[in-house]
Amino acid sequence: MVNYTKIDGDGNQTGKIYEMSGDLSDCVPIAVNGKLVWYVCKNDDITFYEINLANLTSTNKTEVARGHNYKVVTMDEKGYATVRCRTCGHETQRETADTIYLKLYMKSGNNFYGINQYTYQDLKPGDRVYAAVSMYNSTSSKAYHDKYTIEIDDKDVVQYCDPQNGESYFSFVVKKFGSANITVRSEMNDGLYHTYQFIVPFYCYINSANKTISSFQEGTTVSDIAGKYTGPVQVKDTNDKVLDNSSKVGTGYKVTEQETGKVYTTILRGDVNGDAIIDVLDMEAIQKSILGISPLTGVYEQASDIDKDDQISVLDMEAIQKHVLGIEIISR
Ligand SMILES: [Ca+2]
Ligand SMILES: [Ca+2]
Ligand SMILES: [Zn+2]
Repeated sequence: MVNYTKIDGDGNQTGKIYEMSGDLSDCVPIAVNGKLVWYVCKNDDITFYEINLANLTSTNKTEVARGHNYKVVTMDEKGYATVRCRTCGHETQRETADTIYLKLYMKSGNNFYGINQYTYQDLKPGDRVYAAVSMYNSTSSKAYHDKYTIEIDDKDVVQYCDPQNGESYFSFVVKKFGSANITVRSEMNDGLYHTYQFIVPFYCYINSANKTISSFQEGTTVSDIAGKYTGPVQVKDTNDKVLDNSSKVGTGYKVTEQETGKVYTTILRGDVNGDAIIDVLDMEAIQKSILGISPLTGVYEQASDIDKDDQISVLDMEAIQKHVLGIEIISR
């Protein structure tokens, strides 16, 4: 509660004592535009108070949440820091978070279970990984909810998604195999961050009975496939051209195990014309097959059944369209 009254030039009270709810601070009140104004800082909030000098019963109070935009200048080993406002330079000492941690979860039904790169080796394109950030002071165990940024060094592998359907978790969507570092960083303290190495292992299914290689993703290279064999392999495209290690593998390519001479044929679901790219040409190839103009057979027929319902239909064309638009990546 603040009490105030009018005094004359000699410091004598000349009127009644008024009161208003609020606080005083070190800030000396000043007269501006016929109003007496001061502010009080508490935590990150600033409250401005004003009294109308022409009518002392008329007061006003304005709260500005997070009035200061603090940045850690120095911090001791217990997380006690000197912080300085980026905007006004105001400095104060306070405990801050000294630990930040990105936690990842998979969802099974309605249950979330925590994962990390050591316990979970089966991430695949199309998977959604839920995430939460925890920040706390390791001495006091007090939790902090400061702002943070998220950096991903390879957005081809994993992409950030805002929380969906009112969920409190944000998420990452796996786009392709590979490795990406996800870093969460406190906005208040550049030096406070956690980097999570996000590994999506390369996967393909080698069927030694049918001599096919399938369940790999668009963008898979000759060296990715070769890495699954113990001995040397040679890979040829649909024109019988021998490919180098960095070439991409599509449907209908021949992988020859050089020691045994066994030949495997590749199936990239969605790549119906065998050019190693999933695009509108593949939709057209499916359409022509549905219309009976140019029926798909063998591995090309297998590559066209995106939804795995054992028939080639307009649904498979739609699945390719979603893949092309990035709405839903064709996975295994
Ligand atoms: Ca294609
Ligand atoms: Ca189908
Ligand atoms: Zn400030």
